[in-house]
Formats: sequence, C-alpha cells, structure tokens
Amino acid sequence: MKIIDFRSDTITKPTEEMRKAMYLAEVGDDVYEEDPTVKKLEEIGANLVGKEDALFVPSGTMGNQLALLAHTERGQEIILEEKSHIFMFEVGGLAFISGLQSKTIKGHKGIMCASDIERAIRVNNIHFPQTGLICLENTHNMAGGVITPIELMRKVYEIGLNYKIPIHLDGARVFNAAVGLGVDVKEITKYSDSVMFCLSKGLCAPVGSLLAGDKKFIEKARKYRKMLGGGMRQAGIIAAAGIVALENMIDRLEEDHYNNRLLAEKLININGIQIDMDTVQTNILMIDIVNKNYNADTVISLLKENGIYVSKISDYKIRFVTHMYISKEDILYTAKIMKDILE
Ligand code: TLP
Repeated sequence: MKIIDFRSDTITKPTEEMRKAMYLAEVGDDVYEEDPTVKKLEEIGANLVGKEDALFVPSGTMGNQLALLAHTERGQEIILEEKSHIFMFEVGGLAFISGLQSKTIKGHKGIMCASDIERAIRVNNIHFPQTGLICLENTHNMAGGVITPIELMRKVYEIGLNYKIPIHLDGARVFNAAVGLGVDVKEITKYSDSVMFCLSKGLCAPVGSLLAGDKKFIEKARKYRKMLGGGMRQAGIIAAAGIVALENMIDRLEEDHYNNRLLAEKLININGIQIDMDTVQTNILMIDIVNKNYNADTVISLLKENGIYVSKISDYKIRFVTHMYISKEDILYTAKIMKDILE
C-alpha cells in the first residue's frame, strides 16, 4: 500500500542532488572551524537572512536553546506565546538548560498582540525577575502554519529596542512565511536580533538548522554548542545537503502551500470537519473533528488503514503537513478517504 505521510515535513528525505553533494563534499574538522562546506553553508545562511554570522546546529531545538543561552542570564524571564515550540515542545529546556522562567502570552491564532508583549515586560522591582528575551515563531506551528504579519514583527522589534530586550525568532519555517507573503525573507528577519531556521523540514535536508545573528552572539552560541556536545567534526557531509536546500528548495515551498490549501478546501466540505480557513496560509492544516461518533484517535486509525498518516494534536484535533512527497493526487485521494470515513 502506498503511504501518504502528512505527519510532518520533517519526514522528507534528501534529494538526489543532495546525496550527490554529500558524496562529493569537501570536509574538515569543524570544531577547529576547518570544514569548508560548513563554513560555506553558514555564510550562505547568514547572507540569506541578512545577519553577520550563522552557526550550523544539529536541530532546530538546539538552535533555539543556544539562542536562549546566548541572549539571557540565569533567573531572567522570557516572553513567548503559550503554544510556541520553545515553550511546548523543547522538553522544558528553557528552565533546565538556561535557568529561565517563562511568561507566556495567549496569541490570537498564534499571533501575540504587541501591547500584550509590552505589558508583560517586567518593571524594575526588587521582587521581580528581569525580562531577558522576547521570542516569536514564524510561521506558528500549533496555530496551523500562521504567518506573523511583518508589521507586528516591526512593532515588537521596536519594543525590544526601547526596552533593550533582544528578539529571537523561531523561524523553523521562516521560508514558508516568506514564500507565503511573497517577500524576501530578510523583510521578516530584519525585525529580530537572532533567527533559527531549519534545513530539515520542507527544504528536505536530512539534518540540521542554522542559528543566525551578529558576530558576538554567534561566537557565544558556538561555545555553548560545544558545551552541549553539538560541536560536530566532518559535518560538511550534512552541510552539503543544507547548501542545496537553501539554494534550490525554497521556491518549491509554494507547491506545498498550494496542496495544503487544496486539502483544506476539499475537507471543509465534509460533514464532521471544521477548519478555520484564516489559518490556512502555508503548509500546515489543523482540522477539528466535530462528528459525535469520531475523535482524533478513531479518525487517525481509519486513515492509517488506508495508508494515510497524520498527527494527533488533541482529542479532536488533527494536523496535516504538506511537503515534497505529497502530490495533488495524494490530496484528492486523502479527501476522498476522509469523506468515506466521516459521511
Ligand atoms: N517541529 C516538529 C515537532 O517538534 C513538533 C514538527 O513536526 O512540526 N520550532 C518549530 C516551530 C518547530 O516546528 C520545530 C519542529 C522546531 C522548532 C524544532 O526543530 P527540530 O525538530 O529540528 O528540533
């Protein structure tokens, strides 16, 4: 049976071109900063997002955690959205690794309001922790791939400048945001002091993310990466795939967005499914099961019997993610199976 895997864009595998680039990659010891392919990837990445420097890290999680370590001091508080990846899915690393406390804000469809952020900044009082960092997520995963408007990013960046608080952008899917808005990614990343973006999601590289920022910040992050065991040796082997990801895979994200929208448009017509179409902006689709006879578990197992894999978000919510291995035909087949199941 053919498997149609919507669980995540992380399941994508390296393309032929990536495999060739990996085979041919020139390598060296990157802890000595002697791997030319890693250096090239870091340079390309930094230029793309308009930052002075970048650091190749094994995962998005490590990139975010290094940003927290490098921007903050123990005992500080950071402001972040209540369903953000850093708060929800990074194993409490912010407290465990960086000794931080979180001040979460409820966003509207994942997007925090600038005035709520400003209000959450701690005043100078002997009892209070100091606010050390504001984190944004663009696109917002749990909101269903929602794009943070550039105007909001600009406002938050200004707040950061006024209060001398840095802004970190979890841009795991920031290229989806840029493609979705039809802008150069720098138009988004210029409103953050640091940005983490993933090579191993819709861009199909097998491993890795980049953390970008100014030179001093990256120098600090490099040291912390070593401390956490993320100093990789001949990492050019995997960085080579990352270069292909950045050079050749960004434009094709548009196809994932098209397929995701098509899926939403088909599924919304099925009884028992609810979708907030406002949130259908990039490559993630959240659907709510509102048929009394079904819940996420039952729908997921019926889909699985038909070779369709999706993720459970809550008792009645399911996530679909489109990526390079999902075709238009797969979308039409999935919509048909969903109709058969629910109607
Ligand atoms: N997201 C994964 C899961 O961890 C939920 C997924 O399948 O969507 N920031 C954001 C916004 C993310 O969505 C993810 C991964 C990360 C950071 C972490 O990246 P990795 O998985 O490389 O550590």
